[in-house]
Amino acid sequence: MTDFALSYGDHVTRARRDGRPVVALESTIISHGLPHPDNLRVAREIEQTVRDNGAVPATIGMIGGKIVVGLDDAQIEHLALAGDVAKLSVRDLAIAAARRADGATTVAATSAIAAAAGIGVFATGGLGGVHREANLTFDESADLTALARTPIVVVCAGVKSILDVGATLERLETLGVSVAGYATRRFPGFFITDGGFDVDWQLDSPEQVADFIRARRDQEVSDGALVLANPLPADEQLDPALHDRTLASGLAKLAEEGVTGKAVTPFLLAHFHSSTEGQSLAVNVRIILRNAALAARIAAAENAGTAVPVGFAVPA
Ligand code: PSU
Ligand code: MN
Repeated sequence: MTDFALSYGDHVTRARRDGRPVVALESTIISHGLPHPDNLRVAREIEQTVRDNGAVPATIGMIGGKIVVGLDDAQIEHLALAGDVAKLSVRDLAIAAARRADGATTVAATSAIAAAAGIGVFATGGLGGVHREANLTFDESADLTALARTPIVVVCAGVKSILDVGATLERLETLGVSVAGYATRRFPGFFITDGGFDVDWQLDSPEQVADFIRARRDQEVSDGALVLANPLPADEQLDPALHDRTLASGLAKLAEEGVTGKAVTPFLLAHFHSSTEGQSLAVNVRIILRNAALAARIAAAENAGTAVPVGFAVPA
């Protein structure tokens, strides 16, 4: 009989044994969010950035029906380059396991798995959220409801500007998800620095975010996530005029081709990457690497205040 319990990559098992900080990473951005073959290179760069900033990366995905916390390089390569990788939200995990599928996990699924594995910090690009015209389509990412019940810090550049940013912020409030800007009170729009909305709170350092984690744990009141919005510096964003044009043509093409459901986000991202001739891709990669670096520094700060399990030494 198959054991469907979470499995751990060797590097993650070692890190946990030694009490070292770990950062969770998702695999949907690799398999569905970035074009081949750049996606494999970027997946490796994300992991290296986490290491360079003092933490151990745990890229999460499903291989042959097993959830793996800490995919190895060959497994990452497989999810990046195989054509038939499923996009897995939380509700898909057990079905995909029953079918012994290979799958990439979204923000929703990655957060839930990371929290179940005892990992408190997760880096991604941008969250899913409320789609434009969701009043007609009901298309709202399961990322939002998953974060409402998952105690994790998600470092992201806000929500993709392809979504309804204001409606997404309203839903995060309703759902009880904590939201703070990193060194800013403006909520970013992923490719663009300023998504057009204020947030109520700002956190200014990895240590302050680590205190959020401790406070939530000590208070034992909320099990919700913190969305930590880390904007790109304005001089690194996608040109806002180019952004608006590309978004308009992408939304028109979406309607023309009748794309719906979980294909919407990958479709729009691919449209951006092809019609900006690599500009949006470069921006997307910058976003992810900056978030990975910050997440690693938060995990390290949180870990610095946590006793190492008795009997284990932290390697030099
Ligand atoms: N952000 C990106 N690229 C992506 C995604 C987010 O920069 O590919 C993925 C994440 O995995 C997120 C998912 O959880 O898109 C949301 O998909 P949907 O809108 O179908 O819930
Ligand atoms: Mn959707």
